[in-house]
Amino acid sequence: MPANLTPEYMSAEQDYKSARTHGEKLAALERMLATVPKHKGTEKLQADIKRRLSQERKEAHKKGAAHSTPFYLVEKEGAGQVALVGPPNSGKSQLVAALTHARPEVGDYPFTTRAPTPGMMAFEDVQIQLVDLPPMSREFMEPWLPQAIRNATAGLLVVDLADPDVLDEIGFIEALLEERRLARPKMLVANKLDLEGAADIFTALEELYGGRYRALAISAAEGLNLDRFRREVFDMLELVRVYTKPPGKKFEMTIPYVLHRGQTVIDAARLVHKDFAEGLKFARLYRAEAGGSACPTSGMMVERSHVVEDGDILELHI
Ligand SMILES: Nc1nc2c(ncn2[C@@H]2O[C@H](COP(=O)(O)OP(=O)(O)O)[C@@H](O)[C@H]2O)c(=O)[nH]1
Ligand SMILES: [Mg+2]
Repeated sequence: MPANLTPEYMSAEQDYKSARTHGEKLAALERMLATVPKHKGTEKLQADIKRRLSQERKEAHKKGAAHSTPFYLVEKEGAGQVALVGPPNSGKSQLVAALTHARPEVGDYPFTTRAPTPGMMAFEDVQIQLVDLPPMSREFMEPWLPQAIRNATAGLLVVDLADPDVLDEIGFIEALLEERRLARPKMLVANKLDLEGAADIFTALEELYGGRYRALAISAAEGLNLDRFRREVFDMLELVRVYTKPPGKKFEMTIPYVLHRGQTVIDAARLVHKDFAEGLKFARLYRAEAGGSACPTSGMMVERSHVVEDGDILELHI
């Protein structure tokens, strides 16, 4: 960094570093360009500012000037984004609080949650993003809610087993989702299993809706069935985990590559490195088994088009 930068420039650069929106970044970069001393020693710096400026202008143009991503669209992180849909007070916020490090407000009055709150839930060695959302209700619904739901990979319908109107609530939400042409949630999560009579209500719900949804009764507050919840969400997203090992070396557990059901050896190779995908000759497939014993098919040679399964270990030969 050349030593003769002015305080005006330094302050503009500080603003740039703390800028959050495209508009703020653009303004700071323009000030940086205006105040940077123009001499040979700053040529690289000037070029860098100009490059960032032109990139920022392009971004701003793409999104429509002065518009940044709306607050209700949560940036996807992890293996999938799961939106929690449901009536007021069903325990959506409690569930996110129980399973992630996020701390959305939990309350026994209806509209505690006003903005989306994401949190990362671990299932074994994968991270799945849960997004706590405001409720869907007849009284009031945030106008942006449908878009937030659409933005997610999948939705969960969270209902309250102790709510005497639970059937009515499900019916209302299903109708609303259909009217808005939103995908139906993939799973019905019946919360408050800890309360008296809740298990019987769940049996009735399962009879009614079991064909339409995978259904699971939980207690977010008491931590009942939460491990099953993690697995069910993973299964619902139709994800598979693939591990790799270098040829001739012992397998060591690493962070998995996460693929979708139906994807193949070549798709896995592409995630590892694009050169692996291009140059891949074949792969050997190993499977981790409980107790560490080798599976009979261990080391089997598989083709590029072989469909991978959860837990597969691939040795990629290029
Ligand atoms: N008994 C019981 N109460 C719960 C459970 N989960 C949430 N609650 C309560 O239900 C109310 C609503 O919870 P909240 O998470 O704010 O619901 P949300 O509106 O769906 O986000 C709060 O008073 C919670 O303490 C549960 O598993 N069992
Ligand atoms: Mg809430």
